[in-house]
Amino acid sequence: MLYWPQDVQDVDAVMAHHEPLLTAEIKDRRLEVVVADITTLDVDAIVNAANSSLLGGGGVDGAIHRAAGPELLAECRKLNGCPTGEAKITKGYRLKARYVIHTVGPVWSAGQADRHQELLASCYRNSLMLADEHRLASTAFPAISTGVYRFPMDLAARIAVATVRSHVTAQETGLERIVFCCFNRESAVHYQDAFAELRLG
Ligand code: AR6
Repeated sequence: MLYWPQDVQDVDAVMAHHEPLLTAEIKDRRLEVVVADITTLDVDAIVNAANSSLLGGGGVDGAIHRAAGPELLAECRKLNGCPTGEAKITKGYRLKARYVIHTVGPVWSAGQADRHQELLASCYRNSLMLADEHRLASTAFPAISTGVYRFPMDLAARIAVATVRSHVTAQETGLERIVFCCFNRESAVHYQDAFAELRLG
């Protein structure tokens, strides 16, 4: 199902209510594209686009730490960081989400495109595996690496959607709802293209 707002007022309404712009079903699992601030989403876990220190930063990482409160940083300090492509889980503290899954995307460089695409896919795979290990039913991903880490948004959206689709198709996942959370409508267009290319929706 595709619902595409026609004017700015509609976009505001969609953001306020977190109505998905786009949904697809695979094996009774629901994939959604939402335009929202990820810290406001009511899901079991939100994924954080962190850096390898796991000690906070700007962008979505900063927003998650601000919304979760200082207890999140205190728990992150005990994790001894996280290598690129891997993921670690903490509680969500003051967030609606019960958990935060922290993953570290690659810093894009065109000279290492293949390696960086594989590392970005690993972020999604490892985050989904952690969600399953904790028997979570819903999770939301930001567009990992597409901010200060400069990963091209079109490519990142395709990797995100293809990796989630593979997980849902190949694994006995307990996840019933997986949200691709975009910060603006421009990035949502790339998820729309990725859904269309993979014949989802
Ligand atoms: N909700 C949803 N998406 C968001 C939000 C939000 N509140 N804020 C930003 N985005 P970035 P990266 C989108 O830079 O590229 C941090 O300093 C944003 O529009 O947050 O993986 C970390 O500590 C973009 O599409 O993460 C690392 O050092 C996407 O989230 C570094 O940045 C990712 O942008 C990680 O860089």
